[in-house]
Amino acid sequence: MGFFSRLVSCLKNTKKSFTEKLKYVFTGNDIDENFFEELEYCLVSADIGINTTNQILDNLRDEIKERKLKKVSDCKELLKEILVEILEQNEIEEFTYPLAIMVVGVNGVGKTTTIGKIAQKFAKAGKKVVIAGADTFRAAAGDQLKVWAERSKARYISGEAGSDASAVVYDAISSAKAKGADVILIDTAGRLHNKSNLMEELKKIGNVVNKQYPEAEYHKLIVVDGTTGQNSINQVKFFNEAVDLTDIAVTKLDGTSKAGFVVELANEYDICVRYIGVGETADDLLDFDAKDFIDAIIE
Ligand SMILES: Nc1nc2c(ncn2[C@@H]2O[C@H](COP(=O)(O)OP(=O)(O)O)[C@@H](O)[C@H]2O)c(=O)[nH]1
Ligand SMILES: [Mg+2]
Repeated sequence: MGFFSRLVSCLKNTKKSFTEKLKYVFTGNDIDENFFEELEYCLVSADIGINTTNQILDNLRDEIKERKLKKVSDCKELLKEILVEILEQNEIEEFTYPLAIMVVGVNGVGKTTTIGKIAQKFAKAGKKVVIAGADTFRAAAGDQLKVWAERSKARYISGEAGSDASAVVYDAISSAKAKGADVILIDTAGRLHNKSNLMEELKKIGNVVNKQYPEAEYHKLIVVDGTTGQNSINQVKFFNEAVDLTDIAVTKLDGTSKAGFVVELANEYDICVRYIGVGETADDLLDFDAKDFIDAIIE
């Protein structure tokens, strides 16, 4: 299956719910207040937050005036343009090497799986990868990560369960330097005894990377679960305050009808959406593309 058809098939539930609602919005004839009201309802119920929705409507009103549009049917492509523009606000910059990516997020969102998929992407591109199993909180986390590491022939560095996460990162950096690796991927715990412990741990890892590996481009990527819609926005807010995020991966978009929240994420934060997860296997991680994304959810 081609890239775009995979995206379409993965986002089919979001598309279905969007399309059903938009059908009524775009069946009217003249552009009137009723049209804007229906569109507002449609965008909000597609999990685009109210602030972002209002902004979209304001932009739409301005453009309609500017382009002297009269018919509702002229507005659909314009709406898509506006959504793409929002999604393209935070440009996805190409990686430079050496590269360190710390992956954060709450439990169960798909951090470990996403690291496995990213490792595979880099391996395919001929990069040498080290994976640091710095989720030392859960004993089983390491086994899962090790399997992913073996699949992409990445070097895997871990610590005992309960050991210091930043010490694992220290070791991984030493190993990466010794072997001339291109990329370090750092898996972290999604939960500790309490939230402030977790944030302290993530900051400590950041300090180790900055100190021991200043030559590396350092990314802090949050993984959010696409099925939780608006909840993800709060998670991004929380982690961003602690570690100053640079990238977002949205997982489990296969099956959700709530993918609209990605538009709000892009609008509310200066953090690029870099990847989307569309399934559980190694190939199921796509590079995010704003135009394809919108084309896949709005006919
Ligand atoms: N359908 C689907 N499942 C996913 C995706 N990413 C992760 N998962 C599943 O989500 C579950 C939790 O993933 P895991 O990586 O262990 O989450 P972590 O606790 O954040 O490390 C696993 O069963 C994964 O297979 C995705 O993009 N799509
Ligand atoms: Mg994990």
